[in-house]
Amino acid sequence: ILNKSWWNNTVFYQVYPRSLYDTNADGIGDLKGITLKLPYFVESGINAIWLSPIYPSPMVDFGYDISNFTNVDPIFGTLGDFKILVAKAKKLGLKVVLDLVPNHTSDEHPWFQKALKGDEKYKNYYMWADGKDKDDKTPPNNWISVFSGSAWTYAPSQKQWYFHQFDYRQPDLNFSNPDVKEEMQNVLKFWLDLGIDGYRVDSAVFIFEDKELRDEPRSYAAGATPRDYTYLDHIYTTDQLPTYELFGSWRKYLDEYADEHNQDQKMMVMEAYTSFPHTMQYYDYDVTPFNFMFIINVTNSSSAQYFKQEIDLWMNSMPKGDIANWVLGNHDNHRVASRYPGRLDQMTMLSMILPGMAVTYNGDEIGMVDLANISWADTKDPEACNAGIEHYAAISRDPERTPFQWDATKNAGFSKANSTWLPVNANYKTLNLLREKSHESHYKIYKTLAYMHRKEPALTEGSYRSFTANNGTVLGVIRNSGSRTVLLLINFKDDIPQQVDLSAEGLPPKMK
Ligand code: ISL
Ligand code: CA
Repeated sequence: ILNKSWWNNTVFYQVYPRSLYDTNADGIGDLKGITLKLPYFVESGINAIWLSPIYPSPMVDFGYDISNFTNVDPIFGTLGDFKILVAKAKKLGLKVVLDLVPNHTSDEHPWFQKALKGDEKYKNYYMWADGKDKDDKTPPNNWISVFSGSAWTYAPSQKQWYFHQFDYRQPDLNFSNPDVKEEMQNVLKFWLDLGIDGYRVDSAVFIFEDKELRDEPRSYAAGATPRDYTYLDHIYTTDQLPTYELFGSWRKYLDEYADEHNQDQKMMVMEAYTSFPHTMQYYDYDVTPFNFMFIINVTNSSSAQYFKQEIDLWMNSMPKGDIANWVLGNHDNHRVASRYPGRLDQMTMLSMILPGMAVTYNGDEIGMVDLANISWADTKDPEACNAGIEHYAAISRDPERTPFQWDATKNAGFSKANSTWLPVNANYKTLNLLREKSHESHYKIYKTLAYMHRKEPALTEGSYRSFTANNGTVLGVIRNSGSRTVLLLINFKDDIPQQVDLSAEGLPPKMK
């Protein structure tokens, strides 16, 4: 392996392909659009990008329902377009990471189509069970789908039920079947052979389930109805031991691949929303979990003390010498500028000044906000659609998926189409990249910090320490390497200016 763990000090940027840039005026972003914008990423200080799924898909879950793991959906372009993207990215020194969605396929995948016809080989690629009362009314057990309602759907052709952690059009693969493991390893290899630098692994906690199909216990979630995912504790459908072992084997496979081909190490980062101990368990298998603390644990109303406690917990719990990462947003959660109103720059600074890898969701660097009032008729997210007209607004992930706001022209410069797949946020006339390049802006702060994150020795190799000051009003982070020190002070009462005495932190009274 040439460069082990290149993702240390990296600015890792998630591209949601549908919403970045549309080159063929169909209202949906595409690969050519991403390729055109590669120089923008580089000039912003980004050095690695991750693309949400680009594979053939009926787009029920916008690409997270895959009907062919080894091709590109025509909406996004062709394999040829992808090869060009990778080649251009390489020239610019940008790493390219793809989304791997191993847990499930689309119901339109040929494997599932064959399964539905009773082909035994392919039926065993998925998870089937008899109903409790051997009828078509009572599912095998009480398991609930993340997108609400039973996680089992009856297939009349088989007189059996199949399991799906998500939508019924996303049947779960059966990883107890060695053929499925082999298929997925071939998928890993396919894209590595095209020169990619690693994977973000989707839905990591959901791969294996309890073999005995035991009923989940009732949770203590207040106000949950029996259809809600939060109605149950998911001890039998998440975080199973074989899941960790499988990922450990993929980590080894990626390392061997890099070794054999004399390439930089391949990234593998897991999307795992789970308890802290289960999150840390990935490290036991040499696997990196995303750190979602600024999305899940810590919120806009958290105290400086709580920020410090959570940050220190992560730093002290992960294996010594390993690489931390700090995720501010993604396509499943409300935008960081909306979750931390008025505090986006503080959060940007925090993610860039803490050690490790900073993770940005496209658009957050210019401070895009949620498009709050998308109508029921315009709603696309299947999770929101399943929730129904009464509840969709509270659940929908569409608000954070709207088109990138490049400039003040039609559709924010995203597309020449008459309508775009999701509406463009009307604030684009004033909130757009072009304008932010010529004003004091979130983008300028982001760009400055991104460069520091990668080049400033105090940040790339410095020690780390956190503290609170002024009775818990201020959060401080100190990074130091030799004669260089970076100090971050965040005022949690930003309406009242604070003066901080730093002598207790061993810092000189006057710092440059
Ligand atoms: O979003 C979540 C918590 O904020 C999770 O419940 C999330 O739905 C889950 O971790 C899986 O997410 C991934 O797989 C889904 C897809 O809809 C999401 O967009 C993707 O990120 C199903 O493939
Ligand atoms: Ca599964």
